[in-house]
Amino acid sequence: MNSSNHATAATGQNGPVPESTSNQDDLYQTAINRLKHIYRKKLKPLETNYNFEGFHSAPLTDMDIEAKPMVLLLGQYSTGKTSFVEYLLRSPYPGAHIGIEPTTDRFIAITDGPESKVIPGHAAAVAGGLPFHGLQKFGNSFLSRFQVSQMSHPLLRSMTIIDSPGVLSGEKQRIERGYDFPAVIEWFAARANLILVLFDGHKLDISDELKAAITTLRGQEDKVRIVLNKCDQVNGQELMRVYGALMWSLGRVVHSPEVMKVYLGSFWTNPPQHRYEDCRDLLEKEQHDLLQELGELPKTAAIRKINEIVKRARLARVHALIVGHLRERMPSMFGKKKKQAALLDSLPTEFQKVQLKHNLAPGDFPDPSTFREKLQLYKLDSFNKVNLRLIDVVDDALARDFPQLMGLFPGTSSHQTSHAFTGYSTGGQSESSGQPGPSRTSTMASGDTDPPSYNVAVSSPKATPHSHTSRY
Ligand SMILES: Nc1nc2c(ncn2[C@@H]2O[C@H](COP(=O)(O)OP(=O)(O)O)[C@@H](O)[C@H]2O)c(=O)[nH]1
Ligand SMILES: [Mg+2]
Repeated sequence: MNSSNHATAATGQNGPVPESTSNQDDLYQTAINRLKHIYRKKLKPLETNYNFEGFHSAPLTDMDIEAKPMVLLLGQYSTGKTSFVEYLLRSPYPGAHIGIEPTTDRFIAITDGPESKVIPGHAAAVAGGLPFHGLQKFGNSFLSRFQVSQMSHPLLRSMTIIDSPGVLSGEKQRIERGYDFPAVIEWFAARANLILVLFDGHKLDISDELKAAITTLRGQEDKVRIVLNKCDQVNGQELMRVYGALMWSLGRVVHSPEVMKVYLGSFWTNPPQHRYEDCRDLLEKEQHDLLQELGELPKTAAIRKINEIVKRARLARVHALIVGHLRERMPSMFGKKKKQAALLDSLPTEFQKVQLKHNLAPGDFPDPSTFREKLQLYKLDSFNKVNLRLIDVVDDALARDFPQLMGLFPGTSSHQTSHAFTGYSTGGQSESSGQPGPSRTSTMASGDTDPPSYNVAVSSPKATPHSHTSRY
């Protein structure tokens, strides 16, 4: 044992997170600004014209698109969550408490701001410019245990970090909390781009509440990284055993723990003199990899956002064509009620007609029964007829604007054509899994909203422009 620091990563302005972050920050801003513009000018008009909101989700605001990537920290108390944030920032955030006892008793969003200050939960949840309005539904007892800690830091310009109260064992603490802890975790997890679940390598413990919290992460495994922290406290042999025990315990909570990446490390700013050194190389490499992943977050977050909006554009286009088609099938004078009922009964057939007529990917269609339920609330003849101009604008975005936007991230390019974006079927074959978007196997039966994958295809901007114009 000696006193050298495991955490020897070179520290720049951003702290130990690689410097490339600042370039990526610019790239992220450029991509997000362009994305906002494309959405507002090209996609939103189609959504509002066909009441996309009533069937899928409300139009996105600039703030929805701008929201910075979020990193959520979870774990039992005293696993080193707050120390981890301090390590990343190279200084404590306003209102941070570190200690061996349960210290952080609240959810803290650490965000960038010109001055260091703490904004209490109630104020933070109504403040314009902060993406926390949705937290109001958890009530007063939660909001009094929520705060925003603002400080000026290069790293926070490209991400917001959420520190959480330690998960406690015992029914008593759970009742004292006074709010639905797993539901709050679920809220943050759904918005987070990366979820780090910390464990203490020296004192491995998974309480029932932590299990419940991990269970709420189901379906988001692609964002979860396990951090076995405080590895400086164990020697190589113990580390191997602890690692095995951790995987075994996780296997009892998560169905497929092998899909969760595990990082080993020791993340704190002022390590003491005594620490085990036999795994030092391994730990340094692991720490480096985790920091690298954090550094790439702006890029992966921008790609994820583009992906989501591409998926949304394809959904909105299909939605407009279905609704417009149904509207056109309605009689102008008599028998409207009867016709509406008949159309609703034969939705799968009507979907198929739209799909064939416009040469669309079956996987972009919503689930007919869910769609029918929503449609029942409207009079079909109150919808607008198909407006080819609006559809063409969205097609243009899919064929040109989004691929151009993806061109900002050269590393992600692939040989695929812009079919990946446009979603039009390729001759005779039903293209049901075009990236971006979730892969689909069933025909017109899937209305799912899986998180889109990172693996976005990029096409040359000039590829396949408006190949569909002959459709009409
Ligand atoms: N040995 C060791 N101790 C750590 C490490 N990180 C944090 N600690 C200590 O663990 C205790 C709990 O840390 P804290 O950050 O408050 O944990 P939190 O409750 O998860 O936020 C403090 O005494 C820290 O000094 C680490 O990497 N190694
Ligand atoms: Mg803490």
